[in-house]
Amino acid sequence: MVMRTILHIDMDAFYAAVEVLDNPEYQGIPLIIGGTKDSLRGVVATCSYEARRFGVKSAMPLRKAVSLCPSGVFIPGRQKRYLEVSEKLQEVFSAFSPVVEPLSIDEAFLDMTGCEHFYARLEAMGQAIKERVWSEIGLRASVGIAPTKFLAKLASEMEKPDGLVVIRPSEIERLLISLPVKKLWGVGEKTADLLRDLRVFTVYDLRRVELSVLLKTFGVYGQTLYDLARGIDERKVEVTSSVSSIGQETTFDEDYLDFSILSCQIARLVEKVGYRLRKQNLKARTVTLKVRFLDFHTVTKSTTATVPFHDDDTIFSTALRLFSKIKLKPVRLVGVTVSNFHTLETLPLLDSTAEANALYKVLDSINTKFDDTVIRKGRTLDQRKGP
Ligand code: TTP
Repeated sequence: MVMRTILHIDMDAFYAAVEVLDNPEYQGIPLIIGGTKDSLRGVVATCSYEARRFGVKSAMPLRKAVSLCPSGVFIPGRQKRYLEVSEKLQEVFSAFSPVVEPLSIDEAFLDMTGCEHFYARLEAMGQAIKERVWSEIGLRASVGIAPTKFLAKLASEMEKPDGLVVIRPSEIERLLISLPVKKLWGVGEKTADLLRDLRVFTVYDLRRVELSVLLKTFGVYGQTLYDLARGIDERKVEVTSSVSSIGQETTFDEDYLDFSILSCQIARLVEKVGYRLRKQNLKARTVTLKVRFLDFHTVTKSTTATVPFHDDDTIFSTALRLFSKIKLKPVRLVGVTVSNFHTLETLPLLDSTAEANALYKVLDSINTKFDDTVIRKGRTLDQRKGP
C-alpha cells in the first residue's frame, strides 16, 4: 500500500462556533442553531458543546431540544455567513497543501505527503494548521493525521473538540482490531444490521468473515469492508472545486398530508438550495427529492436533465413533478438536493436564460445583504395563513 500523510480537519460545532465568534455573549452557554424556541417545525442543525451535555444533537426536532435544554439559547442559522467563513477556511487549507478535498462546509482532507520535513513532528504539522485557523479566523478545529483517508477522519473525531490525533503505521493494528464496525467508512444503520446478522460487531469479527461472504452480502462494497478491516484504503485526496451535492431538508413536528402545505415547504427548501447553488457559481443537472413518512419509510426520487440549471423555478417544478409520483401518506420529512454539477465556466455559451439570470442576481444580492431570504416567491407562503 502507498504510504501517504493525510490530514483531515473538521471544525468544532461549526455553525454554533461562528455564532459565538460574531456574538461573544453566546460564549460558554448552551446554544442551539436551527430555529427559535417557539419554532414548531424544524430540526437542530448543530449546537454548542455546552448544549450537547443536555443530550441535544444535530437533526433532533427543535421541540425535543427545547424540552431537553429549556435554558438554552435557540437561534435560526445564517447559511450565508457560514458559507463565507467556509470560503476563508478553504483559503487557509490551500496555504498548507495544493491537494485539498473539501468534504462539506467545514471539513476537508489535505494530502500532506512530501511536506513532512517542514515540521519537527506530525503533531507540529497538525498544531500549525489548527493555530492558523485560530489566528486567521478565530475558530477551533479538530485534526487527524494518518496514512489513509479513513484513518485520518477517524483520528480527527477521536479527541473532539479542539483535538489533534496522529495515527502512525505502527499503531494501526492496535487501533483497528477493537474498533466497532459502525465506525468504518460507509457503514450506516442498514449495513450494521446486515453485519450483526453475520455476528460482526468489531473489526476483529469482520476479519474472520471470508471475502466471498462479504461480496455476496454487500456486492462491491464487500471488498471495501474487507480492505478497511485490514487498514487498506487506497483512496487518494481528490482536488475538487466544490462539494458534490447541495441539499436541504426539513423535519416536521406534525405529519402532513396536505399537498399545498407540502409544496410550500418544498418551495422554501428550493429557495435555499437555489441560492447556495448560484452562490457557488454552479449549475446542476440532477434533482433529488426525499420524502420520509410517519412510519419512517423513506422514498427518494431523482431525475437528470440534459440542460444544466440553477434557477429556483426549474428546481421547484422538477421537485414537484417527482413529488407527484409518490403515493402520499402522512409525511414527516422532505428534502431537496441538487447534484451533477457543472461550473459556469464549462457550460455551453448558448444559454437563453439571460433574463432569468439577471432576476436571480438581483434577488440573491438583496438576500445576501440581509440575514435571511427576505424576498421570496409567493409559493413559499403557507396558503392557510394568507400572505
Ligand atoms: P458537523 O461537522 O457534522 O458537526 P459540527 O461541526 O456542528 O460539530 P462537531 O464538532 O461534532 O463536528 O456539521 C457541520 C455543520 O453542518 C454543522 O455545524 C451544522 C451543519 N449540519 C446541519 O445543518 N445538519 C446536520 O444534520 C448536521 C450533522 C450538520
